[in-house]
Amino acid sequence: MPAARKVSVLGVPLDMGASKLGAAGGPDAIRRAELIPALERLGLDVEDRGDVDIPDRPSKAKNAKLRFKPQILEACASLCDEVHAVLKEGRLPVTLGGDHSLAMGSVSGTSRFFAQKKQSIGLIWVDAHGDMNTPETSPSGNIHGMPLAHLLGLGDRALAGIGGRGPKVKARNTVLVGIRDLDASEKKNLRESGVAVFTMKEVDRYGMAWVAARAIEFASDQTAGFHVSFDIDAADPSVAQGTGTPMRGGLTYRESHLFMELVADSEMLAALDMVEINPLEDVHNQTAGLASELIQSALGKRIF
Ligand SMILES: [Mn+2]
Repeated sequence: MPAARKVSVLGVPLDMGASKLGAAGGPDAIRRAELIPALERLGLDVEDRGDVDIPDRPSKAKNAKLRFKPQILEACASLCDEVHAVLKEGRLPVTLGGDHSLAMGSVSGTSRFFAQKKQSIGLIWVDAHGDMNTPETSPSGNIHGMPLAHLLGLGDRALAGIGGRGPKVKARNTVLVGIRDLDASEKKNLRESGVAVFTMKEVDRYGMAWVAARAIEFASDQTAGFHVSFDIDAADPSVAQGTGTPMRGGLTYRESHLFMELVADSEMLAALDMVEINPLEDVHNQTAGLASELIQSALGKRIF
């Protein structure tokens, strides 16, 4: 898939998937970090499609194993349709979050678009966490800890069925990067699924250039392109403290950028999520600023 010169930005002001409030303000914080003009300066044709409709937050979650499932399901179904429509117009969807549960919608939209052309996609999940719990294994019932499991066809049938039944991506084309915090049951789910996991140990040992090259290779193998779902908590809290579940020992500023620069060089990027930016936890909007910068790198901004 050639590098798209046309980009559509979608906001998903959702935080019902997380335990902390505030990620709903992420899309506007990233916009305020001058994302749109910065992308235009790269010579891209940029459209801001505004925000996807999010149902009102009930005062209390009804289902403790799947908190706010009806609302998240509805938001993800709308996002799936939007991402699909953007791809159909020959544009690259950039989804701003919002908590990571939204990826059940965005990745499903990318998957459906290519499935209709009898093609499959790869998925690179950049995150401190595995997001691989199912409703049965989740300690919290927060759906932002479960999106990858549902995209691989596990867990709740309705959430796994957004945009169509079955897994949205093959395990052999799914790669996790930046991982450093997994629940015991997530480890089991990840091992049984067969996805590739590059933890911080591999980043430390082999370097981000090597890890990114392997990730891109797996995600591109016999696919039409890949979706990158970047949780800002993959980056170290010293450069990205404005997020709900910070975890030390993360990607440096340059490792985060290098990953995105190598994604851009691959010319295989089909869609991008930038999620879990929480302005209530941020200082001087700097995490939203990093998110904006990383999107620019993924879409072709070069140092030289
Ligand atoms: Mn995540």
